[in-house]
Amino acid sequence: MDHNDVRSKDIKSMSVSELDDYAAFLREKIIVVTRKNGGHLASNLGAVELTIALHYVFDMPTDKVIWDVGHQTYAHKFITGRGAMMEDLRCDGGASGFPSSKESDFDTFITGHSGTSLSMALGLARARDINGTNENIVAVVGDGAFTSGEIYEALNDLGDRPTPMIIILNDNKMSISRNVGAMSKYFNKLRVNKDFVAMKSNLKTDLNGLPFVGKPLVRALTGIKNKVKEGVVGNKFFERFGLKYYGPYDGHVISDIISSLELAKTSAKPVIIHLLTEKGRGLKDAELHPDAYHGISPEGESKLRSMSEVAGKTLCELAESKKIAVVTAAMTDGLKFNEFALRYPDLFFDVAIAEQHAVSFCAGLSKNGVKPFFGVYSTFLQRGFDQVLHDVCLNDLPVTFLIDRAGAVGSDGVTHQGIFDLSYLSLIPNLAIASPKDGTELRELIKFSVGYDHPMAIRYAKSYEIEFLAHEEIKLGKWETFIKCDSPITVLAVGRTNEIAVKIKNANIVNARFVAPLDSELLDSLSGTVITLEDNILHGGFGEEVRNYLYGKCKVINIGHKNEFCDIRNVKSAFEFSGLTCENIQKIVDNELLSLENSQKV
Ligand SMILES: Cc1ncc(C[n+]2csc(CCOP(=O)(O)OP(=O)(O)O)c2C)c(N)n1
Repeated sequence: MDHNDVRSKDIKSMSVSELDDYAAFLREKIIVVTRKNGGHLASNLGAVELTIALHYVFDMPTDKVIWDVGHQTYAHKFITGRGAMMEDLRCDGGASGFPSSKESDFDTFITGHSGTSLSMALGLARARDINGTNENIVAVVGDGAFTSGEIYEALNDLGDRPTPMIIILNDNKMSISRNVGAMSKYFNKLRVNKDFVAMKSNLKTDLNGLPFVGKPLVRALTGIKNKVKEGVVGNKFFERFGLKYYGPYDGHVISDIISSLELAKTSAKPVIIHLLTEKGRGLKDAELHPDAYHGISPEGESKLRSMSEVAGKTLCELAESKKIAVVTAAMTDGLKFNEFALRYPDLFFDVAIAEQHAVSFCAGLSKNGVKPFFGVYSTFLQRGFDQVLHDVCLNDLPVTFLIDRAGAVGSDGVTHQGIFDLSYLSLIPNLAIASPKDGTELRELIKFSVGYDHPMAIRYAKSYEIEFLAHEEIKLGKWETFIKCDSPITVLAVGRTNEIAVKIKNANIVNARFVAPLDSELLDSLSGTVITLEDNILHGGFGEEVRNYLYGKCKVINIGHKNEFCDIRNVKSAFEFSGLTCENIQKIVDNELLSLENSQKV
């Protein structure tokens, strides 16, 4: 059978050597498509055998598999009939880089954020029991995701009322960078379990002589279950949560994974299967540098100027003279904090995938006299909302949030859009919110925040194109007018929308570098028509605040993203869709000028 035509049901009748060949085929496909379109190469290469084994053992989509984060589902997408869509992976119209129940019934949830799988699986399992049905529920979760607090909330609940479900711990020792924390150390200890080594070699010998064709494989596996059971060792930690622990097993030996899953399927108790996998498996460079290959850009992608690099460098400069600390929740690479981490290890804290903890931790640092900078992607700060509000802002603590990947993010799509932060942060009293127009302004804002004794958020996109010539001194709540002309139209632009604004003719152009507090003096001086631009949803955003302020005084036109989940996977297209283009805004300005002229004539 042509490997391109293989579907979930076909896998069940394949022999072990056919499954291995198919794994090699999928690996090649993943490498080719990811090189072309970018994506999570290393994580996907590590999950190929696991994915095949899951489709062998379970009857999806009746049986439900929940992939934590979901960035490791490329093989699953090929197996579930999305080969053609995968050619356009992460592009508009192609397959999403994450599970999407809109794409396929085989994807249970739309996901992209870490640590949610166990809670979702437990909900599915308890609903199954209420419904009186008997589908299997499986959560696939990485050792990185196992640092998320929500995992322990789910385990705590599961332990209280054990509910049959299968957790697969996909342990490759890596988060995006090397995994950190006590749990990661604990998994390392389990890795050297001697039972695993014994089982692996026994299994290999036994399996070599067996006729692995289709269902006979299952019978053969039943025959060697006792061997598998050798790998089923007691584990006090997981037993306390009501779980049976199986493993650790080699996560690249399909037959081992299948037999452990078959065994878990028969368990009346919840089970955790510990699989040891290698991130980047099968591609030498990715095996050697799994962090660099976690997420790769498409070949030949143009390199824009990096805001993240400016942030990382500025923090290094500051550490020379100020008592600061830099905190990340497992995003050192993306935030470009690597240099800081190397030069100032005592001032650097990677707290693992724990955004809520990171925010409260910063509250503690600042209360005790150290100035914390929490670098975080806009989309991941969403889960720390209450900690920002309650722990930092209510206590009026001088924590600075460096909110990277704000606005439309491009190919990661709907799960990662950073288009909500201005709305949810603007709700919070006591929080200054700024958005720089370029790298120089980002540097100046970071430095400003050191002398500002209250909470402050600085939000910026991953990259920028224009380095502006003029940079007025930063003052709290003060905007910067960089084009002043004799026009009744004023454009107020936030962050990278200044790159559009600066090309608009016949209007005053203002860089609204603070979204909170607003520049009331400047707003009070305005008349005529005001146009606001923001790379955020309109609902609760900057424009709405301005409109409320100028109510009854000026005509206000707000331009930003619609209040909907935006799955546009290209920043330029997202901007076009929302009318954030020079052409559209110039048209609005020209029309406004015309109608003002006409009204004066009348
Ligand atoms: C809440 C949240 N914070 C950060 C991220 C960014 N992120 C994506 S994958 C990943 C590492 C996940 O590691 P692991 O679960 O072990 O999966 P692996 O890539 O190793 O297969 C991180 C930190 C995220 N998706 N969600």
